[in-house]
Amino acid sequence: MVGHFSRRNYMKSLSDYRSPIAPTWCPGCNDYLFYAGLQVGLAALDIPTHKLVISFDIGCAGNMADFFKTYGIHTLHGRSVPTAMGIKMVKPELTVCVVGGDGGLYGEGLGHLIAAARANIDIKVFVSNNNLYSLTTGQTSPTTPKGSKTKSTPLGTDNLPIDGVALIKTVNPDVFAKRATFKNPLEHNAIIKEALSHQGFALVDISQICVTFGKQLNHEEEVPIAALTKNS
Ligand SMILES: Cc1ncc(C[n+]2csc(CCOP(=O)(O)OP(=O)(O)O)c2C)c(N)n1
Ligand code: SF4
Ligand SMILES: [Mg+2]
Repeated sequence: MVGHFSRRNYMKSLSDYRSPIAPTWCPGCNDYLFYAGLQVGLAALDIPTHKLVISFDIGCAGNMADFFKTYGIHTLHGRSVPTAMGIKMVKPELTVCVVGGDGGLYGEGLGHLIAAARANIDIKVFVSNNNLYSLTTGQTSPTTPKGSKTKSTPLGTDNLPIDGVALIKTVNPDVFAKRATFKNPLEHNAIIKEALSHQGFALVDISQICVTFGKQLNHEEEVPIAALTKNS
């Protein structure tokens, strides 16, 4: 696998996708791997920046808008998916991606995400899922594990987290939906590349830990809603 991604095989250089602005994420933020994984996948598939559009959501992940060199829009929180759908409709020849967080895509923008998956719109949605609203300093999000103490739930959240991959597969079993994790960088990059090369709607849920606001989350006791419904 490492040889497959080796630099000499790339027709594009990773630096082709980097703006002159250095990332401002916290030291150790998993978004650095996400940023690198996207570059590796795009370069391996030889997707040039002039045939790529990224619709960025709002948040720490969405701030990648400043660090990526391509056509793109830094949209409103939760509105990156309908923006991408519109771009794909008028320019079907382009590779159209979405980059955002669990808050924007599974919270404010969930209805749009479901609509895009149901219609199998050919966009690639990458969710930096750190289980928190991190840019705003760590409030509970739709994927925060139950019982976790956060800025907005100091006594622990009561709600069960949603499982984005299971949810999207439920609304349309034919689309691409996979989970990647920072804990396995090679697989993480391979899944991003697989999504980029998929024809049709693709979602990658990138499991992360926000090293600044999320180390106390109850990851051990996580019971996603989808896991419960499977047995009922
Ligand atoms: C409609 C709207 N609601 C709330 C906000 C404030 N806001 C900005 S970033 C953010 C949190 C983003 O969380 P997430 O989407 O998970 O991205 P992360 O920062 O965790 O990468 C919030 C609540 C906003 N900009 N717009
Ligand atoms: S607050 Fe969390 S998600 Fe945001 S840059 Fe820092 S570590 Fe990354
Ligand atoms: Mg988040």
